Amino acid sequence: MNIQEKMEKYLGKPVAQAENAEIYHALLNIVQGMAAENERTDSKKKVYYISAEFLIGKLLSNNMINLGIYGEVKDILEKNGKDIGEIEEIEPEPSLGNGGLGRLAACFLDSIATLGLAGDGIGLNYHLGLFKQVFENNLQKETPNPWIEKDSWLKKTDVTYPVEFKGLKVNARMYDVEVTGYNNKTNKLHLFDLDSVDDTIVEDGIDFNKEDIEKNLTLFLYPDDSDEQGRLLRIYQQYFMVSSGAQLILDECTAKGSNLYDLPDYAVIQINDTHPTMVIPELIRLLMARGMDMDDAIDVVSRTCAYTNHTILAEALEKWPVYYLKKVVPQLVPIIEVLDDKVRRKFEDESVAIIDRNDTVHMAHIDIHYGFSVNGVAALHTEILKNSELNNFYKIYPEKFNNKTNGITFRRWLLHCNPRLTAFLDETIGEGYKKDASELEKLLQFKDDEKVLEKLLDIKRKNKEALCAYLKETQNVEISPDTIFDIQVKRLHEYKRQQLNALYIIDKYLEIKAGKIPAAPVTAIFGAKAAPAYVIAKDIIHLILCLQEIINNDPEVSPYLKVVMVENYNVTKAGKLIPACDISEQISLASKEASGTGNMKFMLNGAVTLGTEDGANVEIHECVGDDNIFVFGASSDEVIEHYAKADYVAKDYYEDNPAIKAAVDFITSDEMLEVGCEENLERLQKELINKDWFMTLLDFDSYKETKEKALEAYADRKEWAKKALVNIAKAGFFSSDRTIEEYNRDIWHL
Ligand code: 26V
Repeated sequence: MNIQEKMEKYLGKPVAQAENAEIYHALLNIVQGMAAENERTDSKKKVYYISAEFLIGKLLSNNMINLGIYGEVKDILEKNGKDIGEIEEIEPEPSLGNGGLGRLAACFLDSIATLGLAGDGIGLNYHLGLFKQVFENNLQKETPNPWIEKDSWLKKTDVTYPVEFKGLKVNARMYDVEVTGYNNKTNKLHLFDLDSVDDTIVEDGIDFNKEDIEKNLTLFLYPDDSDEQGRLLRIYQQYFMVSSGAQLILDECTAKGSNLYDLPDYAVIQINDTHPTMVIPELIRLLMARGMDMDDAIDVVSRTCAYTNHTILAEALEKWPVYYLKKVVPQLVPIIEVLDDKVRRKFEDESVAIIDRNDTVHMAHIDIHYGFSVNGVAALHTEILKNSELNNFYKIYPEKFNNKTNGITFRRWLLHCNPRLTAFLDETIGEGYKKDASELEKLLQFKDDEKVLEKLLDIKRKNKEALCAYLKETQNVEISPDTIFDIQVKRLHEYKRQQLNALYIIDKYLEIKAGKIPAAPVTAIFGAKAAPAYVIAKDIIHLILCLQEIINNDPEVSPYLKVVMVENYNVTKAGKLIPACDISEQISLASKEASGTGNMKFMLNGAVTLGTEDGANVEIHECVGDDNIFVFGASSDEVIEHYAKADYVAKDYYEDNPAIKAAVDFITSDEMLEVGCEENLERLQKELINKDWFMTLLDFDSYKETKEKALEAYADRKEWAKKALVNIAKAGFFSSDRTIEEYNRDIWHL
């Protein structure tokens, strides 16, 4: 049966007569069948990628591309008067992640399957995921994002595991999502859930009773941790995930013949940040329950687990008071105490202890002592871990530390999101780059080919037009493809410095008002969610939304400058924004962004980076060379020194620099107060003047100067097209296939 016949059999009618929703379900069913037929037969050793987040995004088109039927289905639909884009709209987007860390996990699963490696994901099946963002009165409001439908990619299994908390015993049920490899086998993402979870306990917005664990355990991703109940719930979630995951791993390995002493020959567990850290004491506990003595159990587990660090921000490194653990998982506490005791007997250095003097457990320290590998996610990040943040550990275990620069899957971030560029690459350099990303370099031979450069400009133009239409339809904003699309999309965090971009926009607005007309019109596009309890982040969103209202409605300014804040930025929207970007804003304070992966997606789609020497920007810079990136700002060494000496004083910059003063003052101007809330705007302004922990004002001049250079360079269309071409050609290194090959070569040994 061909695909059209399969579709019509499922539909019971011709495709032309079916509704979009019916077609979606037919395709879901067919794709699931094909994915299941392709299932990998288990090999002896397998990697378990355990993560609290898997930001998989919509799966239909992605899976059809990987199964090699996307083109055929698109043609069938077209012939029957249907549009694949409209079918895609039907699928709800699961929001099982916050941002980069969760999306990385999803890219990794794609690459593991594509490379034909045996590797499954282990995570949680959050019913409502991350909140959906809506804007009201220029403020962010949070609402639930229900995504699970009767027919979805989730397959309920019969596999259940008992999980015991203090005073509460539950049964975890495993759901599976097929992970299709590109022209290869299917792996699995195992998501654990609790049958008793009850979506109806959600009250106003995203509030719910945090104490009713049986009803709320897998309701939301990282519920609000601004209070103790929220933090305890997070521990419940983490333990639920690792205990079921550990039981699954031991079951699978024993079924394949492991006697458990040889567990490292059967399993490697990659711990994605510290959220799954309790898998270490839990595995030790389970091995002891199966008769192993404690020292052997510790040894086996230490040779099975590997840890990836994704941030150096102190406030993001998880630390749990022992008393929290005693309240939720008392069975782990004596094990963690033994792990701490062994460390203390070996090393005098208090800073490497697991339980500190305040009776707080440092989760990362468990991973480093009792895992065999510690990796950072970009070269600079790993160097900072080794030389400063984790230096005391590096001195003890230099052999454990290694770098694995992040990557992205080109299937989603090129083949699916940018079909125009994909088709052009196919014609120009052949299709080999789809399996071997380094082949993108073949494009370099066309660097001076006028036709190729023209074509690249034309593709970008068409992608910008498509984005204009999308934003008009979804948000009723009107922007022009004749302007420069300058895009900053990522989670809202002070260290990512959306506020620096906003201050630049204010500066530009004031210049235009004063009669200084810019040479090229710019559309500044933002997309960002702020954590519900992160007050200043929400104030920055408020600032941007107020600027959008003022600037877009000012006829003197809006021909030259517009601001768009995209509502509810998610994977789907990323796929529409990234191919349309001219300038990619990657402006974190140097040393703070571990890697970034958006930077790679933009580069691959022919945007030019405007960025600091931070995270993977450093490696992008090395790949494309000085002429094809705009770099600004203090270096990570300078920043680290400022922190060490505590000598950065924001107020000095505010007082001594008239442009900075004018822009910061504008935040509470009459114009702003007319559209915004005084409380929020004043708080943000005070924060910038008196604190500015992420040194926005320090980099303002350098940012402005470099951004002006980038905007000027854009005018020479041919030269700009060359920059775009070099960025695309050099993006091969940032394929997650390369990253996963390195994980396998250095850590997993599958
Ligand atoms: C977590 C938290 C939680 C508490 C409040 C503040 C805060 C700030 C940052 C984080 C980040 C957690 C880890 C994370 O998402 N890291 C991201 O991982 C990406 C994939 O490796 C990487 O590209 C990003 O640079 C990094 O921020």
